Amino acid sequence: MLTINSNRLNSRLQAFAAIGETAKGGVNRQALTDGDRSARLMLAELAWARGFRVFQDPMANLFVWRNGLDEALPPLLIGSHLDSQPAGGRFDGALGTLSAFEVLESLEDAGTATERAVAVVSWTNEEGCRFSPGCMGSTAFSEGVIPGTWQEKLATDGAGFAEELALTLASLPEAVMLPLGFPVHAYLEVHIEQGPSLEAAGIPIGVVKGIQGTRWLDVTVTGQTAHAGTTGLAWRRDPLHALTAALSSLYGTVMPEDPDARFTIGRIMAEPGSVNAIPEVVRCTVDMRHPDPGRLDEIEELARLRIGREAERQGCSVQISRSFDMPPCAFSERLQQVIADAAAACKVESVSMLSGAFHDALFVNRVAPAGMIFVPCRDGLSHNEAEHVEPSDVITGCEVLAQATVSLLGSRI
Ligand code: HGY
Ligand code: MN
Ligand code: MN
Repeated sequence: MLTINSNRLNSRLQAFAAIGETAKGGVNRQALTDGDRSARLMLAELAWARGFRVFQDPMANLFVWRNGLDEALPPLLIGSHLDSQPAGGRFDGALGTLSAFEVLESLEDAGTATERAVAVVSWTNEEGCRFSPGCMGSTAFSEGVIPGTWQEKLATDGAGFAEELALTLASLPEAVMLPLGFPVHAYLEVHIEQGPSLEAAGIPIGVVKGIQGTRWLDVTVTGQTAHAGTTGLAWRRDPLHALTAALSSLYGTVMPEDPDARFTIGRIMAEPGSVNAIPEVVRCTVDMRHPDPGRLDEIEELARLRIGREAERQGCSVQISRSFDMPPCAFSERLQQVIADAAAACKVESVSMLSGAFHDALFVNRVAPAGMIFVPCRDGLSHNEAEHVEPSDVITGCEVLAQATVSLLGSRI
């Protein structure tokens, strides 16, 4: 068994939680911001201090590399992401990245030579909340190209993607550049469940069998701005009246009629946004999730139908585009067994489960066997500043990662 240093891991989590810390004890370290760049720099400096090599690729995916005896062999990748939601928690992403770094340090402490390299990865923009879509870094890595359409993307705060990416790459000049995408032996990611089932079952480890599908829409409804006091109903072309009527009927249908469906409006804006003027344009985002891609199609079709119908009723026009489409995935059976065996070797109970949240592992799974290890979070709460993981669960997750890493290093997949 590889021994990890639990105090070191918990102190690392605290140190990273201070980067972008919010008044409510959460984290706002959105992708490609100064906070993200500071966290990447801190990880690189910790790596250099241990004699590890530090690489980045054109998407600013960050790799901390511990050499193997045979550098011709594809590395084992372990990691997650360091970017956060605007009102995020201290563990979403950071737990997996820092648990992976702890495994690398523990291998170094033990003086364990490994046949192949083990590299920690921190993927760029997993969250997709500042720049959509999510999982930009792992998508580009798995496809070997940065989609041209991303270059002119603007952040929710107006910053340009190309500029912010260039700034991020330039913020680590000593990191050696790697091409986008390279052969990988296997990939493992520790992550909080971000849901209630592990905690409710009192089981410390989830062996993730797959990830449900995710689809995002950008909706724009355009009417006519006019005086709030003098414009009677018959003269109004009010896009917010149309959108709220459509959304209210969708909230009343999608999830109540299908317990596996998820339907979320995370962002809605009215322009010009004046208290006494009927809005001209209303924009909102739609996040749809389902394990069955056919049902995702049906939910999207229903949304388009109802928004279109209500907009027509109010004399408004509609534009709806997809900004993210992530079909469901199933993880490698072999890796699921490796993780279950690692949990057993650590003498902890584990359970097989589907992930409601998307993760970088979904994209890495397209180019290498990937697996995920879930740990419970309090009340299943995540994408919330109150996100919390018990220190004992932090340690258990890292111990299972360490054990799975060791067994993968000695195995053929
Ligand atoms: O939205 C998600 O599922 C991921 O947690 N970013
Ligand atoms: Mn995450
Ligand atoms: Mn997240």
